[in-house]
Amino acid sequence: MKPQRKLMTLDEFTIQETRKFKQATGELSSILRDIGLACKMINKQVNKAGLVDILGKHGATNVQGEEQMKLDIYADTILIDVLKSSTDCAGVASEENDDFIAFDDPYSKNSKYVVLFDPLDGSSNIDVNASIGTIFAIYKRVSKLGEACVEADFMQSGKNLMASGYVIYGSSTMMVYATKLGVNGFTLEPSIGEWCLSHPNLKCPEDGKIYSINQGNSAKYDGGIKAFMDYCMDTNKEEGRPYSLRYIGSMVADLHRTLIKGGIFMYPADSKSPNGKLRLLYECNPMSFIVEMAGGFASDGMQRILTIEPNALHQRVPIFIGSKNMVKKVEAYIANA
Ligand code: AHM
Ligand code: MG
Repeated sequence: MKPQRKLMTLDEFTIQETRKFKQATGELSSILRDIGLACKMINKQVNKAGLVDILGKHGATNVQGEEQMKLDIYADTILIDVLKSSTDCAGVASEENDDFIAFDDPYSKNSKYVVLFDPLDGSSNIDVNASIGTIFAIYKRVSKLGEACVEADFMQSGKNLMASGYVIYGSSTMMVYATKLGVNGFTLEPSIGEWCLSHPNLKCPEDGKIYSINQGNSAKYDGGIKAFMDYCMDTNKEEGRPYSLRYIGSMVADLHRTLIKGGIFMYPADSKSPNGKLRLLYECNPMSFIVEMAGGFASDGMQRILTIEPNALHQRVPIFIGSKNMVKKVEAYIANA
């Protein structure tokens, strides 16, 4: 009897996508496979995070006398190692490192792509067992093939993204991956160790009833943002009820909910942080690409995040992202303040 198989793995899915393009070489799929492998390894360590009292605290020495690595450093090291061994990645830049890393071997120098990542975003949530994530962005390099990659390869505006995604280490582990063809979610099936298509063709609802912001900072926000927050809390608006406030403090978790249920996630500038907190290249661009490819919108309050020309690897920008109509509304409040 032929086994009935309904599962489609990430590899199978990307191969099917590649077949839609005559010129496609499969290099992008191969990078994605490498990122998927690294994230499975990170997932294994994240799952053990609650056992630190038994296995030894990160940064301390365990019973075998080995130093325990902090999880965000572990995640960074694994991603760099795996992508370095890949034949399709010319170099990486990470939120954890001051500078980019150009891989200095003949295969890498002939690779078309560079990868940027935040290896473990929201890592302060590890202590309370809340969801955290890995965010990644893939660009085609602008420098010459055959030579080591250069800073300009990483300093591209988000509209040049070839693909981006995140992995959420939550009640299940999921990878959400976007290309210009669309956004798809894959859940890790632990028994076979494969990412399996579980959320095909994700769409961010145009409207939402949830706002997500660190409201404790509101005394430091500009008038337009305060006015928008008042609107969210107003009981007399068209919907006849205030919106719900949901804020985990882990961008991947807050945005995953926003993508699926609709709503808006905001990390504005404030009087102490004139550019906000989140990084353009490692957090805002990849997330904006995913949300826009799913039909949502992302803005810094005045312009599309994806059109910002970066001026530094670790540049920070304010961000308003999620359901298109809600983001447009906050932009209008900011413009009219
Ligand atoms: P990190 O990259 O140091 O983990 O910081 C980013 C995180 C985001 O996941 C989250 O949205 C934000 O910081 C929360 O910041 P705050 O605690 O100021 O609200
Ligand atoms: Mg981060």
